[in-house]
Amino acid sequence: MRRVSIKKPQMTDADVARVNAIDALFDAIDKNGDGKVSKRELKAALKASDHEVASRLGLKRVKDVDAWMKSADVDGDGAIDRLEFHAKVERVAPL
Ligand SMILES: [Ca+2]
Ligand SMILES: [Ca+2]
Repeated sequence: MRRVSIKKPQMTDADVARVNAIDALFDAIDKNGDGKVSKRELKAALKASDHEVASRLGLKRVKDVDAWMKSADVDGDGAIDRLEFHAKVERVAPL
């Protein structure tokens, strides 16, 4: 699987830990490993984890998934890739 490097020179250890945590969350949600989180995968992850994934994504209710996906999907392909995921999670729910 292709890894996207988003490490920046000025990152602290805490930054690296946060990026790694978001990466791990992405990998956990991307069940089929295609490097994108689909709406189906996101909903399944939310269901499976009760409220844990939701709170880490800044999602209050499962029905907010559509709006969350829409705002995170920068290139509009209907799925959230790793960079889009990082950008969105950093914005809504800094760990
Ligand atoms: Ca996927
Ligand atoms: Ca996208």
